[in-house]
Amino acid sequence: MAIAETSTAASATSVADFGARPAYQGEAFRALVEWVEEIAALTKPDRIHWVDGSQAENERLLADMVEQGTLIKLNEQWRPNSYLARSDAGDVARLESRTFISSEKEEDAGPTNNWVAPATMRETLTPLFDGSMRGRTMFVVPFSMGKVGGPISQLGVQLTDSPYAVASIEVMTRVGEEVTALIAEGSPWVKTVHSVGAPLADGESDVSWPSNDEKYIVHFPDSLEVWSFGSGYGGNAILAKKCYALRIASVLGRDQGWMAEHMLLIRVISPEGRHYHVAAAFPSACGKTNLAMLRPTIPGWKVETLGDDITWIRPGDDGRLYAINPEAGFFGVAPGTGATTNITAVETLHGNVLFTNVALRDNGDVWWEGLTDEVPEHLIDWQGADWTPDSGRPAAHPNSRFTVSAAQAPSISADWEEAVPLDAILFGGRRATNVPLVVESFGWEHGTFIGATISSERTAAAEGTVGELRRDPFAMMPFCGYNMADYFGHWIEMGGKAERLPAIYQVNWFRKNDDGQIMWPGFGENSRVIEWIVRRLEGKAEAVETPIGRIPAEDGMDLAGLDVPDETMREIFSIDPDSWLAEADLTEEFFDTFGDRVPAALRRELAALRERLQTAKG
Ligand code: GTP
Ligand code: SPV
Ligand code: MN
Repeated sequence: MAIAETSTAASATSVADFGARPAYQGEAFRALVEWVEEIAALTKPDRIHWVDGSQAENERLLADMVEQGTLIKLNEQWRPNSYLARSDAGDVARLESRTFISSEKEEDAGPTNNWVAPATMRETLTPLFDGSMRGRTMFVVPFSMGKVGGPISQLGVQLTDSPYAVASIEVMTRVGEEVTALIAEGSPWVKTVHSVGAPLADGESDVSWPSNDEKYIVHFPDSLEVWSFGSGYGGNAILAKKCYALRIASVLGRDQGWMAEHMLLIRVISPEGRHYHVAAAFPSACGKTNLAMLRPTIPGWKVETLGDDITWIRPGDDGRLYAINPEAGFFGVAPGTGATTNITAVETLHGNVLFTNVALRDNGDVWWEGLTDEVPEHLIDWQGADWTPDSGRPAAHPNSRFTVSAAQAPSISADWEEAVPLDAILFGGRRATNVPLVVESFGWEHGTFIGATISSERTAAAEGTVGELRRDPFAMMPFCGYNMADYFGHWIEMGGKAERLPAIYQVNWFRKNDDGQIMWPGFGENSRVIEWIVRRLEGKAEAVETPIGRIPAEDGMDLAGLDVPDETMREIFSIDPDSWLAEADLTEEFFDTFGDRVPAALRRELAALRERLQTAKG
């Protein structure tokens, strides 16, 4: 189908056509237009802007936001084509307490999700969205998760009154006319609606970060819709990300035989030049971006980045599981990202970045805790206030983020948009105690059990008490769009859909000694763990069996040149049967919250674990 003359990139700069509706014919496009009109009739925006994804359009949106005060343009000399946004102090992270799965049946949402019946939820949402876009522009943003037209890709449209969200979606997904063209041809797509919930009365001037104290992030898995109200931040506003690519996609995956996971995706290249593809699920702010951009400290090894947050997995024709990163950018945690921890990220951020809630330097560049060893003498903090090293508060918000195109990472694979066969899956989290540096599972069902029993200390990526230990199975607790026990069952079932399954490992970079210090140096040194895993896949590394899985044999892991005493290494790998038995009791309690929906295979794994631990105790 031809794209209308008036909506090509070349003419999008002309004032009259800016944001004009593309002129497709046919039923599929009419359905999109009707939905846009229906939402506009409800939300009553002043204008509707159809986003074409052109560079000219993007530049104008950014310039408008600078003029409006939403964005601060950074100094071109230090950070070309980059911007800083400061959010409202009440809108700084995902809100799990305000996130809902409105499935028809309560048991389909399960005990780990907030559930409200769809009809009741719509009664709540309709008045909130009624007139919520008054005084604003409603943007129509067609996006593709995965490359446009790719075999594993999925389409969606976000309607939003936040230009900041539009600019973010343009980095995080593929936005533009090619997507609208596919929708007009009849490709299926998902409806997502977003309003910051801050209508403007006639002549009322806007604030720099409009939002609403009342917030709702709602998923309707039965009709495949997302409705988000009141927040402009991250996963609350970039609906393609957690809402679609994880919560809605997990439902699609359950129904269609594939998987949507909170995983990074990398290619590990051995000194012999062999390629291995590894996906890893860690909870929010637990090191996915870091591992995705790993620069090995051991000679001869190389890691290429494919994705840092979300992985979609499908069985291929050859009996293997294939994975893609559905996103096109990184929405990464800024604090803790520096030359020694993640030099690749620092290089990726050289320009073309949208920063949110980091600190502003006096020279017009940005700063955050951990970017440099020396702390600037003066900054403007994330809330716009003067800051000095003795202010006694962080200059950047702990969940401050960068939004940057994936293609810009120096570590990105040349073929990063293609599906890759998975060799290994890692599960991790922040565990001060109990969990060794690396453990190899006995197989798919045991690996699924490990994923289902992941706990991690809370981070600033969502509301709640930082540091508190909580269950986060598969790092998907906040992101599973259906009953988590059914999701466990789906994992078990997927094990039967491939002949050559990836090996599953548990890792923990965060184990602490009695003084409360993290024992493992982490970051680039994590390559030693990756090396051991790859050598295991090749049948070349030694392991010893323990009750919880296989760990490296003494001298099984390459520790050459590493400054960690043997004593500490032993502590990092120590397994205390009593603490593990206590954890097994907690796991049973956790499983019991799902009643009889927990798959029998996982109950069997729990019983077998207890038996092995008892035997080890003697
Ligand atoms: P989301 O984007 O929220 O899903 O999280 P993520 O898992 O991508 O988080 P990210 O990689 O940005 O993690 C950020 C935090 O983890 C920073 O505070 C890092 O310093 C810390 N971190 C990452 N890798 C390591 C490691 O190997 N060791 C230690 N001690 N900390 C790490
Ligand atoms: C996470 O919290 O896991 C994130 C950030 O990746 S957000 O997109 O805000 O959910
Ligand atoms: Mn994440």
